[in-house]
Amino acid sequence: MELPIYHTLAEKKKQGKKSFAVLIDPDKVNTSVLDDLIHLSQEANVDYFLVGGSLVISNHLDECVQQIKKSCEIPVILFPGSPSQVSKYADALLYLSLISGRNPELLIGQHVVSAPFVKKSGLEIMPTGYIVVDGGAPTTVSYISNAAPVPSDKNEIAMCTAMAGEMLGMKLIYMDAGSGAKRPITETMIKAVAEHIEVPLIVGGGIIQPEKAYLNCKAGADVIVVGNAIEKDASLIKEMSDAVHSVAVVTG
Ligand code: 1GP
Repeated sequence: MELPIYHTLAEKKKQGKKSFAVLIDPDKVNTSVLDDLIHLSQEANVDYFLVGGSLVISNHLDECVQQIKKSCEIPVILFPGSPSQVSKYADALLYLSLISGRNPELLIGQHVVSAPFVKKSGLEIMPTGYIVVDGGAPTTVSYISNAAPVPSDKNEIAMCTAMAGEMLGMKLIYMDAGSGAKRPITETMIKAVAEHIEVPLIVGGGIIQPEKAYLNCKAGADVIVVGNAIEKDASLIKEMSDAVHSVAVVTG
C-alpha cells in the first residue's frame, strides 16, 4: 500500500523541516468561513488540513472535505473523534489509539468495530499513538473516554508512553493538550518525548501564539496543529505558519 503523505512527513522529519496544520472542525464552519480559511491557508503555505472534532454533531464532514479538495492542493488528513468520522474524499486518516488512556474501547475496541469500513474507504491509514496531556481544562476526549490525561509535569510518563507506542508500531505520535487547552504542552515535555522516538511528532492543543508554535518546533515537534485560535482570528494562520516554517533545521 502506498503511503504518500506519511512518506512526505517522514522525509520532512529527516530534513528537519517542520509542518503546520490547520484544524477544521466541521461543526464550527460554514461554506463561506471555510472558503476564507482555505484561501488564507493557501497564501500562508499551510502544509495540511486536519479535519475532525471530538463529537462532530452536524453531518457535513463529506461536504467540508470536498470543499477543501476542490479548492486547493493542501492534503486533508482526517482527525476523527469517533469511528463514524470517515470521509473517502480525504487523503489520509490518523488512525488514533488513545495510548495515554486505559479505556480498551479507544485503544482497540472501536477500531475492531470499524475496521472493514475504514479499510474500504481507501484512505491512507496512519497508525497514530494519541497522547492526551492535561491542559488545565477537562477535554471532551478525556470526559467521553473516561480516561485520565498525562499530568502536565510528568514528562517521563509522556516519554515512556510515546516510546511504547512507537515500539508497538505506531507511525506517528500525537501529543494533545485538548482543543482550547488553558495550558499548552510544555517544551520540556515535548523535548523529552522527541528525544526518545524516531517517528514524526505532532503537537497541538491550546497553542495561541506563534512564538509557542516556534518553541514547540525547536523542542522537537514536527507538526504543529492549531484550531481554536484560528477560529477566533484567522489572520493567525500566516503568523503561525511562518513561525513554524522558520525553524528550518532541528538543533540539538
Ligand atoms: C485539538 O490539537 C488540537 O485536538 C488543536 O487544539 O483547538 O486548542 O488549537 P486547539
